Amino acid sequence: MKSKSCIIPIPICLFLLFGFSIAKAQVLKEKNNFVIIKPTDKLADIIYKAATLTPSPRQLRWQELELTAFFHFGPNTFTGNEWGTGKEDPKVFNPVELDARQWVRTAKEAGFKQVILTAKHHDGFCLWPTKTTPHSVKSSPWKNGNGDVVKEVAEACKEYKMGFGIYLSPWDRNSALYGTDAYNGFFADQLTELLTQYGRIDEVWFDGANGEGPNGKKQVYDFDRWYKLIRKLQPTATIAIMGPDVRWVGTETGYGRDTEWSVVPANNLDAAAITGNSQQEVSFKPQGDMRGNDLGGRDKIKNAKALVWYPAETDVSIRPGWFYHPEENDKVKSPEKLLDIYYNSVGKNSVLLLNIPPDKDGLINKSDIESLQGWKRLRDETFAVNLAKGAEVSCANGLNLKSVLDDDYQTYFITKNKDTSSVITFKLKSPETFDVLLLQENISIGQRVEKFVLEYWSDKQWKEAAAGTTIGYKRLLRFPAVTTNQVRLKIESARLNPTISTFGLYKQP
Ligand code: FUL
Repeated sequence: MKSKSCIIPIPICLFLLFGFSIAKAQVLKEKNNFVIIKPTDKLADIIYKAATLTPSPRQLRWQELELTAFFHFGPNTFTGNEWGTGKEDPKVFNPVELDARQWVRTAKEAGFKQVILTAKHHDGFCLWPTKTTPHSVKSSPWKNGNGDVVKEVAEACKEYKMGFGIYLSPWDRNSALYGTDAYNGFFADQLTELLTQYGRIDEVWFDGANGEGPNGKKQVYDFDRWYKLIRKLQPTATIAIMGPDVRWVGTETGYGRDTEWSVVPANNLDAAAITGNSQQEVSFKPQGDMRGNDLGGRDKIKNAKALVWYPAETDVSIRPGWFYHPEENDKVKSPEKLLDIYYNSVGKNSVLLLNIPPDKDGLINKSDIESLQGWKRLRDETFAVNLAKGAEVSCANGLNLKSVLDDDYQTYFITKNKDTSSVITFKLKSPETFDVLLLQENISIGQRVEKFVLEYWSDKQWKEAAAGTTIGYKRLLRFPAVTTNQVRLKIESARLNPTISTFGLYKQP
């Protein structure tokens, strides 16, 4: 679709003035991840607003991680439970061979960039020697009560240059304060300890589980207070799930949605909070349907009161449960299953958070390690060579064509004028056989592509190899192998000038 209008938006004017050859990702501003829709805005204005929202710097850093690992560890590891009651004797916790370096090394070798530790799960047992409760490692026989799992994992992350995040369960089945106002302060104290004693924290992961305290009352969580505290103490940390930066993909299967928009409606607006933070930063958790097939399409945003950059995280466990249970050693997901999950999470504009629970000894079990290694091998073999490399790229209405093959995410193709569709043709150096397409938009410009098709030249005609809707940070599509020396990517529709940072063709082993 081409527009005849000669009014060119300012960002495009700047590009035209300074040249696309140096088109680099713009410096991200916090305030650009949220926008209010005015009652007078027409659909075109809403689409434009959606197309120009960008992630905050912390959201972009998080998205680029692609692979993050969860370590669920605590009394449940020893009792065989998934949800402890809070009445567990701290004496059950004794991981005699605990080696956090082994956990982090295992994750790193499998390609993960960040890990998240369950500092406290629903049973309330703290993996660090907190001052807030005796229900912690301090009361356990492990290292005679002198151990600190949070510290060991944090230090291993520093050593291996990995991101480090914490899971702190708001639901606490041990605390006598749970169900009263005082619990919110108790929780803030726990957060303060975690956010001040272990160096940089990259992610804080809140789950939504909520129960009743000993007084029979349901706890009302003061999330706003906790968000403010996190922003103050660790301003670069993303707050996930029950938080403003990262949303739950809506399932724990590991399979995200085909159409995954990172810009979604934010309709639960608190007028006072918005006046206070006006356009500064999202400081509330946008709510709404997390399970639909498409959360951010035109249909979904046309009646929105506001829009927010709120990307999806796909969490899933390598085992049937979140905690280690020896009887599940033969139920660890296979390399092939993990690969399928990879294509359906990272390959669908989401970050994968894969849980790898350490065992009773305090080590990642060998069955999990073998699976992770096999999975890594499969990914390496597939993505070792981009078969489009060195191709001659042409496009009638595009700029900066070579950047799609330059291995630099920051540089990107963009259409000229106000074109929202385009065809990019790749003449390969020689015929190649491939069955995987990799695409990346430059999300620091926004997420724009709504529909695309990959075609290949065969028997003197163009044939369809694969088609999709959204791309976002990364889109991977598998299809029956084709052999050709020419392909073209047709961007059939976009919200504004589409960008492509990366184009890749691969062959699965
Ligand atoms: C859930 C919890 O109830 C599970 O135990 C696990 O921690 C998962 C990641 O979140 O809501």
